[in-house]
Amino acid sequence: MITPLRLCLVFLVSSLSVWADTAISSLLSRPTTSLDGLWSIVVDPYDNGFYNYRYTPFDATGKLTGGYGQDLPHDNKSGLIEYNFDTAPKIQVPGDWNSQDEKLYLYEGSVWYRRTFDAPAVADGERVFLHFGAANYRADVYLNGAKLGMHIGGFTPFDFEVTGKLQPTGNSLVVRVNNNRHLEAVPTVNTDWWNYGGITRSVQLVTVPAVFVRDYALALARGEGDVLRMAVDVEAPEGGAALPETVTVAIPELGVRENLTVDADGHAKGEVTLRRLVRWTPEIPRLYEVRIEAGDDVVTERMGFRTIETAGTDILLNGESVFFRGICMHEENPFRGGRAWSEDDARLMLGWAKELGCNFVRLAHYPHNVNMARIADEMGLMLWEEIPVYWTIQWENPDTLANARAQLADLIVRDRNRASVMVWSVANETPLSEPRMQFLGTLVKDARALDPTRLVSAAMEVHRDPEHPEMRIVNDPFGELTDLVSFNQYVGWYDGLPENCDRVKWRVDYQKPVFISEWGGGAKAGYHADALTRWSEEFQADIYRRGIPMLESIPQLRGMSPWILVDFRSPRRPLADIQDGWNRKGLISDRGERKQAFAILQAYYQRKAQAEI
Ligand code: GCB
Repeated sequence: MITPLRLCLVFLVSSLSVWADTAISSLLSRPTTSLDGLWSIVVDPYDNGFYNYRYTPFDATGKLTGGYGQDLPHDNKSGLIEYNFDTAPKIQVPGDWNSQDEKLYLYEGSVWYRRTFDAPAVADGERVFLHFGAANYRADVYLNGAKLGMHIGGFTPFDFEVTGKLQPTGNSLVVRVNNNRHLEAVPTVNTDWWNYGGITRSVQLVTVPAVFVRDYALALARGEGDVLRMAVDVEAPEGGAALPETVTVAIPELGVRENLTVDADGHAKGEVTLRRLVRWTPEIPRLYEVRIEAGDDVVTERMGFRTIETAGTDILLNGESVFFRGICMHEENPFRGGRAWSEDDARLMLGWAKELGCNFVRLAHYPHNVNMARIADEMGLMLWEEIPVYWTIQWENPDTLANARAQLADLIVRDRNRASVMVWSVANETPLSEPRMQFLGTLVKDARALDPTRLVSAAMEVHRDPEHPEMRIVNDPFGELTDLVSFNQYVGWYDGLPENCDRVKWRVDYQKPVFISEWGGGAKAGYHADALTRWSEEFQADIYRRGIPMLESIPQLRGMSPWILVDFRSPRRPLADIQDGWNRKGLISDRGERKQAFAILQAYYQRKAQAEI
């Protein structure tokens, strides 16, 4: 069933064939049966399990005619089957393959995963969904020898309904994950981060009643006292049980229990004034238990409520001017290696940001796992979330646009009930052109339509005036469309030596809040030399020492997120004995050592925080 809240999403994804359903946001707050753990794998560099010897996909006719997705049994001693999941090696899900097997460290291609499981107990009429947190980059999913569908995009969730498709015991779930890079993909072939492949986030079975809450969005209205706007979507099976007449939104601690009328499409909305609300702030990250009830279905979540908006050159959190004391991070736990996915990973990374004195984190350059925003809600950190429209995308390719729109929609639907999320970012360092304006303009419109309560931005670039070599100019026309004027700049690293910070002058052509979405430089932890020796901690510290006053000279400055909290793996960083495959711009090394620059930024953030009190 298509309801108004969902309509737009269905429209967005429908231009790509055989897509998995856009993930059901409410699944994340329900009890689940975990399919995490050890899965068998077959590494398949020639995609033997997907194509026949004429290179025609085994599923070309819609029916699976061969390949590893069938997971055939080895029950005939004369049989010829050239794969066997039962005897194959195993790796951990969630988890990328690169960090689990040395042979797969540099591997880009297909890996087939399989696990078997027994069906959860299901009452009459209940429905079951198979939910993937993410798989990078393309996942083709097969259940009991039949194809369920596929999903493109390495960082967003997806589900398949499997009601009626499960056997009581011994179900075979096979997933081909392919992480080849493609020019038309999002991201495209060229990035400064590791292309970790695999089922990188949790896999779950979720059981819901026949009629269930599919999605909801609860947010305070801007500038109208504590008015909570509520929208709930209920889904009933086609030709099956009827929709309920009302849904209930309850916030027991605030004495709220509102019945909303469900229309013929399953859509319910309303508003209520919250009395005695303690608004969410980074200092007091107050969360409330929210219950949404529809017929037999109950979803429970912890949520915070606050407003975020801009006025002139200010960012207003709950109506008060705020400075984003931020830091960028990739989704990597350097201690365990590879993609981060767990609550513990989130606590480690966000804990370091707290220690640095941050109230804000930029989750670069793609949607991080669902735990990040949940833990940030609890810990009191504001977030910037982003999709991997990075560097030079195929601006004129309609499939590329549809792909980016789907990733943005999936991210927003997943995280729009998280108080911590303040900014949706639609791109990073994209080159100026009219097709790029059209492309990004569409994404901005989508973001505002799906979530009118947050800020929209993108990490833009700085331009130079050849007549005035010391001038750095921010005049990207895309800045007309964004709430924050955000840009990356590397004066002192790519742009001259650190002392260049003392000379550079800034011209920002917008009277909007300015956010420096990246700046910084690299250092190898423990390498000490004078401040002119590149890669020394002193060189990096000098950039921070001189960079802070330079940026403070921009009158509209309302925040920053230097690049980056922790060193991270990158295939673009081969310099032996210094980089060794790591981007070294972290303030913390891959072994957890704080570099000198850490203390400089920390002291600045302490001063900023005190000035706000
Ligand atoms: C950038 C990119 C970021 C890179 C960084 C660097 O401007 O946005 O993804 O990793 O510079 O270290 O060069």
